[in-house]
Order: sequence, then structure tokens, then C-alpha cells
Amino acid sequence: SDIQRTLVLVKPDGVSRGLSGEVLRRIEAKGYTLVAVELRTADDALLQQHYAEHEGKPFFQPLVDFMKSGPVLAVVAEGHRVIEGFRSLAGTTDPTVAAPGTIRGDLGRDWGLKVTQNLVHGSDSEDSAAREIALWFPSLAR
Ligand code: DAT
Ligand code: MG
Repeated sequence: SDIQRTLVLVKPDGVSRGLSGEVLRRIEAKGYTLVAVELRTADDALLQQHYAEHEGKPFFQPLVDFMKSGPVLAVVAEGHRVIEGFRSLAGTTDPTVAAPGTIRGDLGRDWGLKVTQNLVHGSDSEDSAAREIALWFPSLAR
């Protein structure tokens, strides 16, 4: 079926600005179901695995440092084509050009190489979603 699960993270900028509820509101308003929600501070090991595809890029270390600078809200959301659907809600990576109406377009900030405060992460494929959910919520791995 087309019912999928995706991993969403409200990044430290979102949590510290009090936007966790706003992100959850948009996920729920779209009709997706919350399967798991947990506030936690990630460590290097978790973040290096989470962002393994970006290892070696100039923004990798600043990204990891930013992601561990404060708590993140880790969320598993479920619904019809939710992987693509949440990416659409989030908007494109660079908040400067993300469409108005999206989370990043409405609320995100681009501070350049030294951290793109784009508020949220969302898995980008079924393989990524399975890998990331297993990393953040081992009890939900399948
Ligand atoms: P996305 O989060 O939209 O999937 P990505 O996987 O390409 O984007 O990159 C992961 C994160 O790394 C992204 O949310 C913000 C940061 N990032 C990506 N490209 C960047 C760049 N050129 N400069 C600074 N940060 C960047
Ligand atoms: Mg990505």
C-alpha cells in the first residue's frame, strides 16, 4: 500500500524558538498520524550516522555541531505517501527560496555554510525512512 512512515526532526532552532507545536500542528492538519514523538539531545555517533551521506562536505561538521547544540523533537509520522508529503510541507532545503506556505519558507533562516536553520528534517526516500527510523527509534524498526 502507499501508507508509509517517515522520520521528522524538529531541529534545535525549531525547538528553541518554540516551533515544535507548529510543526506537529502542520503534520496533523495535513491528516498524518503521529506514531512517536520524543524530545532528545542527539550525540555525535547518532548524528554522524543520521547524516552519513553528507560526510566530507564542507557543511558536515557545522551541521552536526548545530544538531547537537540543543534538544531536537524526533517524530515518526504515518500516512499516505507521507515521505514525499512531508518533504512538500517542509519546502526546499534553502529557506531563502523555499515557497511561502511551507515550514521552511514561512519560518526558516539561511545563515550560510555555518548552519542552515531550516527547522526540520524529513526522510527523502523509503530506504532513508527505514534507516532513520531504525536509528532514532530502534523499537519501531521493521
Ligand atoms: P534536506 O534537509 O532538505 O534533505 P540535505 O539532506 O541536502 O537537505 O542536507 C542536510 C542538511 O544540511 C540541510 O537540511 C541543511 C544542511 N545543508 C545542506 N546543504 C547545505 C549547504 N550548502 N550549506 C549549509 N548547510 C547545508
Ligand atoms: Mg536530506
